[in-house]
Amino acid sequence: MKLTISNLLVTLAVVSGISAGCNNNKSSGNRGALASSAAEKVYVAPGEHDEFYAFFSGGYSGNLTVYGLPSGRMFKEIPVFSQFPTNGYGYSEETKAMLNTSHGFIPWDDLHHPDISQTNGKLDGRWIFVNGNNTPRIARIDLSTFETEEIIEIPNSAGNHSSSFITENTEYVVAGTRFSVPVPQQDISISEYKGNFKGALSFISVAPETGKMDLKFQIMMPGFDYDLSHPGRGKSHGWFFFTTYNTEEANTLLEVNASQNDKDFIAAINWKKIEAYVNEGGGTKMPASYAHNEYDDSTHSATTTVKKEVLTIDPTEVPGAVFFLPTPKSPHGCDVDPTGQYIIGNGKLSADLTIHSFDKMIAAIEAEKFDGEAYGIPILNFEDVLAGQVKSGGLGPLHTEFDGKGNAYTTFFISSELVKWNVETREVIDRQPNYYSVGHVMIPGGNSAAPFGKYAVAMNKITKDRYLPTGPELEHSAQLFDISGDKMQLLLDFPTHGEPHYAAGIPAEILAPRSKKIYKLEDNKHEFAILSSEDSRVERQGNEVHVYMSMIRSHFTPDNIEGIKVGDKVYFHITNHEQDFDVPHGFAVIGANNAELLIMPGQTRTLVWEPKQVGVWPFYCTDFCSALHQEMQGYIRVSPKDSDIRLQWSLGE
Ligand code: K7E
Ligand code: CUA
Repeated sequence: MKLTISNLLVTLAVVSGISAGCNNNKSSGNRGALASSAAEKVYVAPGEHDEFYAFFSGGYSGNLTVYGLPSGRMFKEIPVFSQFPTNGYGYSEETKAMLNTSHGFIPWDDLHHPDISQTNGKLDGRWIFVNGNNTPRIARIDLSTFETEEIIEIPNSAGNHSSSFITENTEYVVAGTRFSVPVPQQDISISEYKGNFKGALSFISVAPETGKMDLKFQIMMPGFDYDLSHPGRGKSHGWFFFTTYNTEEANTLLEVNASQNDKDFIAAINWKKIEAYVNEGGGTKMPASYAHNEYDDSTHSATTTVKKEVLTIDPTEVPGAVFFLPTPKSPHGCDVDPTGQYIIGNGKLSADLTIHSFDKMIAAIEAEKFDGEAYGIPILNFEDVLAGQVKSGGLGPLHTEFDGKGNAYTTFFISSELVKWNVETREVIDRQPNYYSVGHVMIPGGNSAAPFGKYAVAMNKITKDRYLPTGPELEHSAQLFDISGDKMQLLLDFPTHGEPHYAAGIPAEILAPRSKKIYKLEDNKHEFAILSSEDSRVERQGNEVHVYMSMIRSHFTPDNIEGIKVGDKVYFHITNHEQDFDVPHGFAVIGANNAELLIMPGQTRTLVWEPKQVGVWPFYCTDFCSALHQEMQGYIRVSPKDSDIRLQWSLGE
């Protein structure tokens, strides 16, 4: 069948109709003996630990969730781009700055692709990077504290989707724009899109010791949509590959108008060449305004710096740095195998997978065999760079991962299956259905030179009947496969939170020993910390009141406060004096229009409270911390605006 857009859309409708109609036809392949072998494989006995950590993007939750594999147990949700009432992230005075952008305080985003830092192409487990799509940002999470430590906004970008993938020594984390925009932004007619809008590909350097990010340069590409990306590795280290769609440069009805070209491109970027050009003073500095938010572990506080300049690169001014590889057809995933030889373009409107050869690409570039150009960027011949195709029979390929044993695993959204194939021979070895409509797949270490090919997790877009119904809105569903044998075996379904796109997995033995247990009180450099409860006090500065409070099982110091007035702005600066693992305390006060605080041992957090009503108001610890947790409470007296009640505080008097 020749795949035209219209018959593809019909096929899509039919296939999704079938899957919607499958509700009573559960995958019942794993019953009896088989089911018990699957159960054994995912059973992690009480008190025992999982073999892998898996970090799932939360999509529109804005956060990252942490699971164990093979059990599918969820350990934690790490707030990144969204305010998080569970621990006060984005509500506390210390963490609000993490969510600053050039558009102001933006307490939400759409998080798609986590990627773990690497050294020499291997996961090192120091940091995990994630992207915010909507208000373009890249975040770095420290994997000893599992806290977001840094967020950098990406200017000249929109729909920051081909992000956040890292190079094999974590030299750069890369962010590519999905939506091209006017650069600089300006008030022009949307119909002037073609030829005028630009697609920025941003390279953010990562400091080797601290992980600190800096937007080193942006390549100003033609106005296509840059969908996904992956770094070269091994022999192709120094290159980065981005899929494009909408090479038609349509600005309306893209489902039709951006599906006209038989082939779009994979953009191959020789970033080492551009880096050398930049280091020699190349590029054009352009005014910009973007936020760089950094969290300091010793002050327990975040600060924002607004950056005012970005270095832009015109790719036509760096000969030999940027090429286009024709790739059918509106490709989505852009995946590079562990050897760095093969670049796989998953044409989502195609039935076949396209595998490009890095060696052939280099040979074609050296021979200067070009098939025209686009905006001055040379286009290589499809046949010259093609290693081969996987004739899959599947429909709608999206993403590919690798097991490090020469096999690739590609998800097919429309035909809803995971297909295993041999990278060298491109023969299909196995295929397993997914319930339903799989997006990404994750193999721990998948984006590295050394994947851990034991499990694959399919992240499905549609849940339907897989769990007990929960009304119209369902969580998404992941499926765990054992991929250690020739055939994949479905082991487990488990729900995921938000909409996971990609995930990143890593052996627990790399990460668990790094995990921090407490913050040392003596290292606490927070300006409002008190290291001894003797220093607890309340200070008034005009209508601002600062409460220096400590907490330890099972009381606050002080727990009685008087002399507050309606119209005051009360800052509770609270230090948790515990120095034992897993003894957080919480803090909540009636009528606060933010959230509670959940404060870790040795940490200081601040909650602002603006009392509106006269009275005696309680506050309490929100985390059940000891047998006397319910006694961990206090009162704050609020008097009329003009009252002359003296400011006083006490404990046990
Ligand atoms: Cu959902 Cu990687 Cu954003 Cu494909 S993307 S599924
Ligand atoms: Cu402290 Cu409950």
